[in-house]
Amino acid sequence: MIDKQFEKEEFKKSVKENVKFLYRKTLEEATQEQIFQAVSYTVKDVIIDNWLKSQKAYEKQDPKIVYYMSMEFLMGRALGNNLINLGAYGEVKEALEELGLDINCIEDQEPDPALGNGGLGRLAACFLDSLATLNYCAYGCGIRYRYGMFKQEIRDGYQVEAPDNWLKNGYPFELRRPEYAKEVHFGGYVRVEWDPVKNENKFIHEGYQAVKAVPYDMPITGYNNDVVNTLRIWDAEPIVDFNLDSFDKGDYHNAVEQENLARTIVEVLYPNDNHMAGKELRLKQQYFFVSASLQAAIAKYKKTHDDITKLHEKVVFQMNDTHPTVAVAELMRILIDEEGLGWDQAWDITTKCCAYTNHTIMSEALEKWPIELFSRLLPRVYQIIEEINRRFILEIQQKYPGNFEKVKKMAIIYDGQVKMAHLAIVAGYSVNGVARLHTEILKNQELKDFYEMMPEKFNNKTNGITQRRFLAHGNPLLADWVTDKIGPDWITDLSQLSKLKVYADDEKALQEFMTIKFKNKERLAKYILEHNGVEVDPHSIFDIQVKRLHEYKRQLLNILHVIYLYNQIKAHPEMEFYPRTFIFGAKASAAYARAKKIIKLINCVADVVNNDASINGKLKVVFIENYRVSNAEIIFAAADVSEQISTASKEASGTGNMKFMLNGAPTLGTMDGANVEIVQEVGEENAFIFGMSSDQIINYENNGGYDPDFIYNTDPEIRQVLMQLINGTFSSDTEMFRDIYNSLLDKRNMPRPDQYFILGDFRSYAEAQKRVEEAYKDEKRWAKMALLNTACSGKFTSDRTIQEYVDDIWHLDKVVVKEN
Ligand code: GLG
Repeated sequence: MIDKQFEKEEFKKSVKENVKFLYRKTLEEATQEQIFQAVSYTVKDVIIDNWLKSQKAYEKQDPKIVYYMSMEFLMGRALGNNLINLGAYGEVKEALEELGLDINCIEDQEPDPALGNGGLGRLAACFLDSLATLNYCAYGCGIRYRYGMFKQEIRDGYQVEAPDNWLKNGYPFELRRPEYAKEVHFGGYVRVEWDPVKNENKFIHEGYQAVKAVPYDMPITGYNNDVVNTLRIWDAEPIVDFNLDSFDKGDYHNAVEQENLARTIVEVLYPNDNHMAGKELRLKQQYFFVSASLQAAIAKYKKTHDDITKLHEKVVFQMNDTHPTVAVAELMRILIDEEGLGWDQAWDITTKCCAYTNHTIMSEALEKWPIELFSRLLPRVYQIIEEINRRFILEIQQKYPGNFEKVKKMAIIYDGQVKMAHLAIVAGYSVNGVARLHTEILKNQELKDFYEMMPEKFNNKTNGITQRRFLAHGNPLLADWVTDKIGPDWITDLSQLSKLKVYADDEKALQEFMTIKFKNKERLAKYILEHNGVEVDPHSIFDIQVKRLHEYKRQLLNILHVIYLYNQIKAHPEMEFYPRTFIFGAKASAAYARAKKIIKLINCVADVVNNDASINGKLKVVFIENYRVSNAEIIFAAADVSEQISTASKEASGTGNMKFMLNGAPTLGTMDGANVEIVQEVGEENAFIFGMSSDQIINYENNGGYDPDFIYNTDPEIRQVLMQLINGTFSSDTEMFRDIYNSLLDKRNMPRPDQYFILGDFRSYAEAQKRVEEAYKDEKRWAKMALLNTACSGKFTSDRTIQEYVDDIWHLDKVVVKEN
């Protein structure tokens, strides 16, 4: 069903008008970028009407609202996604064609709003899509970074970071809302005053610096239901304009400082995935958006409700990792200092309103702030955390009398640090992991003590992804084929995909499926040629690993195996070998030297392998520059093999694994994160599983006994590969990859050499890769496997995940916006 506004003739007229009004140009004179803006404004017009309608419906129905608090929202481009959700993609595509325009080129003009690093930020974006589609009232709360995730350029094989100025031309899908601005305070001190009326102390925060938080709203459209929710991201502005006025008042210094604070606070996203750098500015960012979001949420609640003690009936704050967990203390502050409640009442409300999602067990990702920094920056909030801690320690002592180990391990403030995860667990009413295995590890290892003390809080919510972006938009050929076979219901009910199972032995269907895959491989090959200047053969196996560069994700294992294959082909030119293209895409955090070296290694290996005529093009290695949401959609659609090879126990869930599966690529992976559940859905025979289990890994970690040196000394093929890192095979500078070599073998490495068990899993990985080749050679068997991966991926929709959050944690009410 198409909205009337997208009647073709009217649409074309509106685009022409917009070009005229915005740029004083005719369509013929306008640039593609200007046309993109014009088209977006036309689409936004429709969205605005639905946005207003949703607002009205919410006002009338007064549903409970979830505020999804996240430092990151990796939205990706909005135009195409909005058109899909409005059910207007086809119409608009045709209308543009009639104007002589290609919708893909227009979409390509949109900057990729990359206000996130990787999985955690993209998950938040998928969740917003599902919340709107499932008719729930939700706000995303975050930061409007002026610069998002950096743009990656590869120069001479090295990653070079360039700023991502996504707001350069103005972003058509945002709306500035100055009327909802809030003040946020930093620094200063707390003065205590006796309140004789209430007979208690009052705490007054003074001498602070203030920043004005100004929200920008982005519409989040639901699929074909007229629902438009809001992603509210905050910009920072100085409270008073820095002008001569303040100079006259002798306030010059303060005016400069406030101006600086406002300018720096939202300047840039920290490009760290699964890693905490501990920078003061980061804590400022966290408090900034958390305080503004809570103030806005409470103001909104109070507009239509007068009993603040019932806040939890209408509001829930979901904290996406520990990044926004200062929220629990800020909520206490607002309830006590501004709403005038007593501690117990405020605590009761807070602990019914806040819930926490854990996304990782990587210790370097756990946020801990030095007391000195924290209390200086947020003196009143720190005071409140001290009191929460004091009371919690009393509880521990009551439950475990005399057990000081427990206090030491569980206290929120200990050893000069504020532990944000502990704060979140103590104050939150729900603590969830993001895949079954991950949640079990939390309960039995990382958060064992907390689980023992408060088991009722712990639960699992296996991640998911939105099929609207990663199938309907990203893979239109397959999307149409699926609709052709089983109807369109999969778009909002992905479990329908299981109906495709009947085609698993249908030769015609399998052929169609593989023809689509081939066309998608051609599309990717074209992209690679245009963007990387490398020619790849779409007949070869596309083996793809795209994700952030991190040692635990083991891109190193992948590239070492490529070297191993290269050696094999060189040593046995007559050997039968199915042509393979190994495709990588990954950004390394700007300060993560070893990760950047691994990128350089991949590119050096690519140089040698791709230019060695003696191997007859049997092997190709490609590093796709600037991997991001927009090219991800093309990449997933074209994959034959999905590389999910993290050290077992380290990847909390993964979500790329689900996007590959949905697009018909079997998983080559370890039993880690959500891979475990993927294998359960699709069957072990339709995946390629290898490597040590998480139990084995954890056992080695706790008890020692892992010896990469032994492997090096007893496996000559592995030794050869490692020697090639330092003997000039891939770089004339033999020191170039010394650090990587040492990371695997040097006993001085902490906590141990080869921390991520690359050598330990190498043989098993190589053997699994062999199985991939065998399976691929059997065309029919492969086609069946690929199809079954799509058919069994229904569980991994974020619609399912969100419904579980709603049922078990949030308890939201469904809203109706579209009248039937
Ligand atoms: C984390 C984890 C991923 C997880 C994602 C979303 O590392 O395994 O899939 O969050 O829960 N920091 C992340 O990206």
